[in-house]
Amino acid sequence: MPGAQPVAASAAARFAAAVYAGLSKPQKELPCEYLYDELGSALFEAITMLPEYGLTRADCRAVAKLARDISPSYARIVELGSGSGKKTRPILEALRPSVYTPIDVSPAALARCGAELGAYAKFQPICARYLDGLCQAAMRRAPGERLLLLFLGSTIGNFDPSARAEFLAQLRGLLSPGDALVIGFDLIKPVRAMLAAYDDPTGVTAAFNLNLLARINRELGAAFKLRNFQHRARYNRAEQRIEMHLRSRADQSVEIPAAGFTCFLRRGETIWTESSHKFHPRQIPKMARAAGFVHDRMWVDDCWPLAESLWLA
Ligand code: AVI
Repeated sequence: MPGAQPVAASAAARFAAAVYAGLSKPQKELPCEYLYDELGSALFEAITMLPEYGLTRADCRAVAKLARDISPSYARIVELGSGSGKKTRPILEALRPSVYTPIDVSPAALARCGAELGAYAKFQPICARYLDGLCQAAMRRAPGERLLLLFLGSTIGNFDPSARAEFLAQLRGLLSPGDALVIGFDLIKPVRAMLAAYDDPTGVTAAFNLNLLARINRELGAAFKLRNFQHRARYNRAEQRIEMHLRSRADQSVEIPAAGFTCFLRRGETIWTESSHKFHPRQIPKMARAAGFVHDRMWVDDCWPLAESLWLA
């Protein structure tokens, strides 16, 4: 297939560059988007079933509620990060759009989503990063056709505050008056519950986190010994976020051939792999305004504090 190799090669080069940049910082870090290779995505699916991780179940309940309330005037529904597509079904059933466009970098996720949702509307998936995909989806619409953009499940919480503000303003820039965004925010809850959600006793979240090092071994030829690392989740109250880290159990050095780099870690030193920000409900309308949206309303789950909110462009 012409072009396939350069794309694969450049993805590997981008991954190697990100690993080199992140592990060269004083506080070592790795971008959380790399948690989601095939195994990582399967482990994330397993996380969503954990009794301690109420976020996805709360999201499904909030989405079912909002599906009953939103006006069915959007001909085109576009979703950022489709995942398996399961929680989107009530929205498609209620709003009956003509076109549904999930955007995801994973062809496998888009295929799963097609199997789940392909029957509810014309299925037009886009395999791309969020903003590129939204730009393509917005260009495909007919004049006057209103677009409803979905960004469910508090994935926005995985952005740091400045990237979040910039991203939300960019979304607004790609939408037109009459369009709307449904966006999910996991809310602040007792610290014990938040920590349990990211450090479950079954060890599924630990496996999800450690798989990032395993992925570097597989794809970049590195020799991380996974047993030399420990999964850590901590709540940073000032920044309102759960941080996931991988803590080195020993002084060690690890060669990463494809990044042309050897990583030195001291015992107790950590690699920061993900932030998951939590929000106060009062922060949500402020974020909407700052990004150029009008906050319309929100649906909060009764059991697990999480809000899905509707922002008008
Ligand atoms: C995808 N995202 C909203 C999840 C979260 O809760 O931040 C990712 C996750 N990381 C560990 N558990 C779940």
